[in-house]
Amino acid sequence: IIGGENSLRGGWPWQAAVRLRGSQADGRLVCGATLISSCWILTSAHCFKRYGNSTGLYKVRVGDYHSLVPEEYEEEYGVEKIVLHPRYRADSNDYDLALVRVSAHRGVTGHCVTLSRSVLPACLPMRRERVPKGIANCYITGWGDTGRAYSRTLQQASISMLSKRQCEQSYSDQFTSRMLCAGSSHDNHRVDSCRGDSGGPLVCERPSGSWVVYGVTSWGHACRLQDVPGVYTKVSAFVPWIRKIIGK
Ligand code: 4AZ
Repeated sequence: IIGGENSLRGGWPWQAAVRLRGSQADGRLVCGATLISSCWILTSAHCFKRYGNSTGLYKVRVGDYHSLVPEEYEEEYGVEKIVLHPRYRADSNDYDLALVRVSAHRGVTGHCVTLSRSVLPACLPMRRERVPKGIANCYITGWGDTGRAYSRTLQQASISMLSKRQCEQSYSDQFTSRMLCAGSSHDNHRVDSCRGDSGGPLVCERPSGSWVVYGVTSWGHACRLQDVPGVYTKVSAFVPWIRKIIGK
């Protein structure tokens, strides 16, 4: 996250991370992700481009704040299944969404991640729901590049939803109806997602106080170019597909 700040411990209880497992590079951050139920996390499909989508390569960490310090609510799980969106193609940024099922906890089916005050799923938007404009309280979060290096502590940044027109200006026909655009709320304070934040959440608070994952950090031309917004997968365009995979 560029232009963010340290989050509060437990402040974003749905924030998860996909990390490498194994003797080499164990624990290396692959991508951010969002817990959406006890057993499923939402992330971006391009997260699996580099190392492939075999489940044994990865683990999912939840309840984390400082990536190098073991913490009270932090837990790691194996990966049982990786489901890329069937229309995702590695040579495009469209349909950049994946669902990851974490391994069942102590063999109990239907129960995976232990939920707590610091580990809770975010709400899915309603099908085709529009992101609340103007008044919305929206944030991006992640351990990705801050402009100097990856962050050891979970970063947060308040971000503004931008119009479709602003995105088309920057990205023309690469910008599709499956994408959202977001950027800085102040001209003199750049805020953006960056390498390592991909797959993580863009959440906004509903007037009722619930937090909804409207976006999944996906792509952009760079992380700090003036007036070039970041692009997020529009979760509301995928609700039927998500429900079909995860159930309920
Ligand atoms: C990346 O490389 C990346 N500013 C993520 C987000 C953005 C750009 C690049 C958007 O993962």
